[in-house]
Amino acid sequence: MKKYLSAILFMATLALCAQETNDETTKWSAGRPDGHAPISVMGDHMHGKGEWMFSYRYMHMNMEDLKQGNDDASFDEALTNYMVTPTAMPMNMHMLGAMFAPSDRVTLMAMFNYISMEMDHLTRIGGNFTTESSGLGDIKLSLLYRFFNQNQQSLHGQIGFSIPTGSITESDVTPASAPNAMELPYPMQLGSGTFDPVMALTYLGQNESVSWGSQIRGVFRFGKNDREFRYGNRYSLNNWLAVKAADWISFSARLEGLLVGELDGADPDLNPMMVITADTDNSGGTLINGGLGFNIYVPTGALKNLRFGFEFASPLLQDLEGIQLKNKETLTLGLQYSL
Ligand SMILES: [Cu+2]
Repeated sequence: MKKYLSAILFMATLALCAQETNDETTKWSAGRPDGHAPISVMGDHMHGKGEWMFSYRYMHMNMEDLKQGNDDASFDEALTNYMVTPTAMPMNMHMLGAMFAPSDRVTLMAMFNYISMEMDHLTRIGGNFTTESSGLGDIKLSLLYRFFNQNQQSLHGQIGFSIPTGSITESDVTPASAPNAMELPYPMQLGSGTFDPVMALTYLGQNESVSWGSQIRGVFRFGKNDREFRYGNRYSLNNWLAVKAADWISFSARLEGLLVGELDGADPDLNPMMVITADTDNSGGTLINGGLGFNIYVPTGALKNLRFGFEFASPLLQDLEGIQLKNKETLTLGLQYSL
């Protein structure tokens, strides 16, 4: 039965691809507020031949309190095995992106980001301290390839990689190291330290007033970086639905499943007994995230093709390996302009 189903699916896909038409009205269109996915989704759309797009995104991610597996954990539980526990970690990210389409089939994409993070701690003897790190993250380069665009549906693939421009040796002063600075644990580092291939597949569909999309994405990590570790692979499946309320505004809902692999190897300068974030057993997990947002689009006039997007996202479920900071809300705001 399964065999027949997949054969039918395969033939239907072929038939769909074969009847490629040039009629613009049957094509999936980006020229509407929900023509782009919720602002937190990357590589969701492509551009027409010769088109450029520049974007700026601001992302605020917050982590607070602890989780062990599926359950909440107290700071005292963490402090029975470690000298120090983090209590909160806010992170801000500024992202600059550029896209260019040399043809209708191919869009090139580059993304630069600047990250700043803080981590608040509690020690076994009741002291508090905060560490900070900030700087350029890993630069990401990608190519998007369109498989088809018709009947208001579209399918494209992404292939790319990140260049390890982000530091993995960020350090700061802690009560244990004062007056010297010591290397900060993994979550406070700015890059991965490895060249990471990225692959994604995005399906988009729309009708008069609603649009929807699905994206499966993998970030793959190989080898070891200069600090003798590599982060785990990352797989996500994103699904969204947006309602076009007017020519200039749409509202979206998004549901994401995320699998993060465990960190492999260990930085020899970090002591895993010191703090939970320096112990590689406390890395990786499975999350389900939900997001609500809106897109604003200027359909005519001097600012035509300017967009603003906003999304509020929060984990609905999180199952974390070992004991880790709990993921809280993520806010994403972005401006996009194509010409
Ligand atoms: Cu774009």
